[in-house]
Amino acid sequence: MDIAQLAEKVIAGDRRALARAVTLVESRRADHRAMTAELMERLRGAGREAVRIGLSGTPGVGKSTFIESFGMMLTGQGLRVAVLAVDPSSARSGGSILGDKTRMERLSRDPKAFIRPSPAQSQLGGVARRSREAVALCEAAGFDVVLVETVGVGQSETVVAEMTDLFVLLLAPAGGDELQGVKRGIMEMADLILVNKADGALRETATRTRADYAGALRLLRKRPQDPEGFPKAMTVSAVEEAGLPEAWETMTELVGWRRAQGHFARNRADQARYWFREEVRHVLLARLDEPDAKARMAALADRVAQGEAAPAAAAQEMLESLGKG
Ligand SMILES: Nc1nc2c(ncn2[C@@H]2O[C@H](COP(=O)(O)OP(=O)(O)O)[C@@H](O)[C@H]2O)c(=O)[nH]1
Ligand SMILES: [Mg+2]
Repeated sequence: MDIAQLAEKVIAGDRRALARAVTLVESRRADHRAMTAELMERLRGAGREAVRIGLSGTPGVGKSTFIESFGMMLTGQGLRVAVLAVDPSSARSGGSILGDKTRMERLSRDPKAFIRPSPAQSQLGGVARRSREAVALCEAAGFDVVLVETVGVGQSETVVAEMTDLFVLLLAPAGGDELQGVKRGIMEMADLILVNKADGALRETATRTRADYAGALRLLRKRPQDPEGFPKAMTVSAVEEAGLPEAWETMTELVGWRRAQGHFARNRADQARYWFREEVRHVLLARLDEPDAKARMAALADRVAQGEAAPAAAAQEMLESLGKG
């Protein structure tokens, strides 16, 4: 595979090349990892910047329906929209998005949209690193908005927040006690809470739920990356396509402010730092898992156990051997 050519095609917005590039970054083969590194390095200077939006919510809250409606609204405004997923459980289900493609029928046919299910892998760390690279690929390919969906299962929100500029929490209308169901850590991550299903019989409950969450948000510690009035809570109806332009306006207002104040760039820089460290950690651990290393490890452990070497010295020897590998 010619990586230079692939990079050029991705930058030119060639969808098939983009799909191939995403497949490459999702691969776990060592030679593919090396090619991915070269590809990402070539795309780094593409000079494009999308708005990266993380979207989280428990199953059934309406994520797929929302992405379809919101995505169609954005493409209707002439914007190009990519949709990715981080779903650590996707090994079984085949990806949260893929399973739901029927709910995104219009968007998946829209030439201005690109939808990619989560790679089939059970480890959150692996899924996350690859998704992060897929986000960067979509950005380099000229997408204006990259939506990263995740099911609210705790840890996955944290990694999605590490690869996006904006974190949106989608909630369902609910009674007061259920407000407790949202973990404080997730609340603290949210830039925007959208209470979905504000239609029909649920409209009033949604309005009340919104007010409850707006109150809860006000009680949280003020963050430097927020202008006055943020984080916000709003109501939407994905089915009736209500409140979506307002939600987008709110997002662009926030991103605009963060850009002007330097928070946007600083956040991206911090994220780059984070993923660099993650990559180093991951590769080191992966090396420990190689058969040769495992054998050396076992042999050294035996020597330590028999008192023939001190643990620290044996560890040193082990790590030095990894460095040479
Ligand atoms: N009344 C109403 N129902 C909705 C809305 N959005 C989604 N739903 C319904 O909620 C259910 C779950 O939606 P889905 O998009 O699959 O949720 P996901 O699991 O978060 O992706 C489906 O039956 C949808 O039709 C909405 O805005 N209003
Ligand atoms: Mg869904």
